[in-house]
Amino acid sequence: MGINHLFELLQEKNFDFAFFYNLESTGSNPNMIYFTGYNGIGALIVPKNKKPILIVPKMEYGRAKKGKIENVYAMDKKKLFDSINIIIKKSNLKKKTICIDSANFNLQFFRHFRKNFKGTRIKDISLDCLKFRQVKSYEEIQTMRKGFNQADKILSKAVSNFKDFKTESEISAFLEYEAKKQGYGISFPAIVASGKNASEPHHEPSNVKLNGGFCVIDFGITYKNYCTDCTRTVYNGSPSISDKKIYEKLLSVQKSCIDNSILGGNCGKVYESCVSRLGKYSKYFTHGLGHGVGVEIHELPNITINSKDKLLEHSVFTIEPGIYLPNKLGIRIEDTLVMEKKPSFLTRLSKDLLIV
Ligand SMILES: [Mn+2]
Repeated sequence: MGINHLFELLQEKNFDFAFFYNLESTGSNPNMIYFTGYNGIGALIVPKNKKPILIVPKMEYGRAKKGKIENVYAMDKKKLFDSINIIIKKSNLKKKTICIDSANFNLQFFRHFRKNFKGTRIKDISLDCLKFRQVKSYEEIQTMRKGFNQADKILSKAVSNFKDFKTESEISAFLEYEAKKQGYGISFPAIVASGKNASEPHHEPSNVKLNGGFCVIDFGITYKNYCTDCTRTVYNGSPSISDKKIYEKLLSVQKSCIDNSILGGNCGKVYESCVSRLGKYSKYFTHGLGHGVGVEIHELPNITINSKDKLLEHSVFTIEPGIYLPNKLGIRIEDTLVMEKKPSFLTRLSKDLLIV
């Protein structure tokens, strides 16, 4: 698991080493986090037949040493490539073919890279890396279960305190504050969308009075570098019979999509089954049905129209159908599941319509 996939690939294809980097102090490189357990500035070199090397600024040495990589070097030169070149020479690494991850490689950096590795063949392994990360190890699933437990508790606390909140932004701030207070990050800014605002799936919470009607709350934390993702829709006020009906409709569709998510199944087919179950509401369902979750909030598989991705054993994915009636209402119900013999729930909050 993990970095061993990468060694296999390098050996099988006879590539000399794989190269990853992150230079943004506020950003991160998901593959570097995945392979090293270290989230920060630095470069990672994974040679075909030698131990991986992590090069970090002096100030990050202590933090980097706590990760999974034994060979950590503190940069002794001001320029990253000066240090990299010294280490490559010292380690006797060939550089005939170098693998890079184009999804986390910017053009400016690529120009420096090219200058430093003239005459080298470059192979993009970004898709390979996404595929490695799609199938989780036992340890990753254990970590994710803990993360989802914590996130469930926070979301449930926000829902039970709903009456104390006056605005959408107050609820999103509460969710994020609780996550921070407990030492977690957030996997994306919490979405709270009340009344007609919920008809935009990615509404940005505002500090105006909460609207009555459906209120969509989409929230996730990061726990030990792994994301969580869950959406619940509550009702603020007293729902009409047609409100209840539309909610029940979406809930039954969501449950049937989970039943249709079978081991080895085709993701495009699961999406299609959702659209056909939604019937007349399908034109009000404007996004993908689900996505993989891991170090990144959106990873493989893609559960969208025409997706050829498969629901592999030990993949973690969301099922999140929604109905969005323009300028009127929005409802989304999202669970995250791990594929065992059948899908097993990571999110455990009740999905019965909660009237707050
Ligand atoms: Mn999601």
